Amino acid sequence: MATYVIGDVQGCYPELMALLDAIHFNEHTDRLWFAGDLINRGANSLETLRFVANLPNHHQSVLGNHDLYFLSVVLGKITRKPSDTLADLYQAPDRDALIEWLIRQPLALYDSGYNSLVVHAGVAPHWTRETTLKLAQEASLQLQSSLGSMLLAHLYDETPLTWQDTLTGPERWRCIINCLTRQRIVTLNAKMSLEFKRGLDALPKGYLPWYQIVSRQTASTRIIFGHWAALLGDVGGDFNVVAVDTGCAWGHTLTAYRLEDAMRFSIPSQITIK
Ligand SMILES: [Mn+2]
Repeated sequence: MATYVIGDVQGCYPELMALLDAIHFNEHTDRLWFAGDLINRGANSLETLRFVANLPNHHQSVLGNHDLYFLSVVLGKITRKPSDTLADLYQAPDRDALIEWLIRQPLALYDSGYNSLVVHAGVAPHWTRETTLKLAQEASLQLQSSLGSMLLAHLYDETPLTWQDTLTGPERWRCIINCLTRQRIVTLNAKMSLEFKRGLDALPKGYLPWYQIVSRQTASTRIIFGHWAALLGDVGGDFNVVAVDTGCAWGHTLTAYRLEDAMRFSIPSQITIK
């Protein structure tokens, strides 16, 4: 049995099938953990979500910001962005079952044997591994509760941008979710930017990638994350983190990372970006 962490598929279904062929994936003996953003931007979100949701239960995805966007439209009733590529998903006959599966996916996954944590975007510097898992679980339970729709309706209020243990209620859960699913860079005081998307050569003054904060309490745990396509899998040094979003939806590659031996497998995107 092998565990593969697969980077942001974003509706790139043919590439996902090609990648699973390349790793000789066996759905009974292997385990897939997706780093989130299964859907949106690419052309085949419905096929992608349907495929992953119908795998046996030991395959899971962490939630990414695009997955949460879809849930915010269908459950939180936020206005749909005209630029999303989810039209067939909104209309799908099995939509409700797919929503039900998606909202039950966690915000963090952890393998104790390989001391490896999977999140979509990042963690707050002062969270330990145990705190990260506890807070992820707390926010997931809120999303799945009767308050979930209200929380999804207000995910884009964005504040607070800095985690504090004293946060309570919707602000607390929103901050947990934004840390785990949207951040790329933070100040030395751990204030997140939710806007910056560019590469390491374009960091704004006063900001560092979340994983480069020296005091980060998760430094001894291998963290595998997606979300930051501009890195193209290169985190710029030895930080005990692995970037698996290699920009398939942007015309680059789709990547799987094998926990057991740290091997990477990549398939070229079939998308041509003009
Ligand atoms: Mn993302």
